[in-house]
Amino acid sequence: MLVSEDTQRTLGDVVDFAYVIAGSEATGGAGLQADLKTFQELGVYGVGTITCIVSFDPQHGWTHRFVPIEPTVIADQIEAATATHDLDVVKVGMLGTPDTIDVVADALAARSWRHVVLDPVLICKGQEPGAALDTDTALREKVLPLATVVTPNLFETKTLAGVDEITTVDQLADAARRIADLGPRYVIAKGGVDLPGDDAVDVLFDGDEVTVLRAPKVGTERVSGAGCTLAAAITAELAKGVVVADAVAFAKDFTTAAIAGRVAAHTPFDTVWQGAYVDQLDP
Ligand code: PXL
Repeated sequence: MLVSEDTQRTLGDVVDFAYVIAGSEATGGAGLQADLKTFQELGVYGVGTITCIVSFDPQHGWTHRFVPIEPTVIADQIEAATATHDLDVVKVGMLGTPDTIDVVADALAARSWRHVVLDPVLICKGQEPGAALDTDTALREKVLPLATVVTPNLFETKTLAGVDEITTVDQLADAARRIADLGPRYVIAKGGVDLPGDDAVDVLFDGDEVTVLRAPKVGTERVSGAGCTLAAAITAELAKGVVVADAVAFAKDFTTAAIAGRVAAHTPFDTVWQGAYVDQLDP
């Protein structure tokens, strides 16, 4: 059935747009798939650019098989997406190689953004350790300064802040302050299941004050897609015009529900379910 002119939406009208530049994760649990599901769940129109393809290998312990997308193809996708829609809030997920980082950093720098939310995915198993180090350095030097919001997990927080150990909330907050010195205005350092204690603690440093967000830990195992979903939910809320502190607080609730409502799979880990938040509101 054709949509009548009365109900047809026009560009930029009513719907807010959120953009993501990230890797595909073939099981559907993490990466671009998790990002776009989160955008849809939160009522924003999602647009995605693929940087690489990760296909877990069920025959070899679910290790990551990693294939980068040609830099020119990434540039083409960004051109198509940004020419089609007025995108001003973008999430950046897994990039994977220094060449990918170059092309994405150039594209980000070529236009102005209201927000660039960076989920600094540093290591993907299955990559050469040498290549991973180059990738970490390029991410830190070229993309981090363009980010307005960055969401490192505990490992990424230690790496980016250059500290060996974080076992307390105070240390997590200090590390967040150090990462803010590298460029981003807002740092959300995530303690997750790895920070000792009964709560999953995240700290938000806004360049001035530290806010501590807590939720009781849901189990002790990592759930795939949680980090992607948190950053995507922040991005969706920012796209709607919500201020950063409120976007982060909502994203934490949304992700905690997605972890609690997780989906079991044949992988040795479960994956988040973005539909759990509304299910919980209206069971
Ligand atoms: O959850 C981190 C992550 C992000 N992006 C892609 C991934 C993963 C983890 O597997 O594959 C594409």
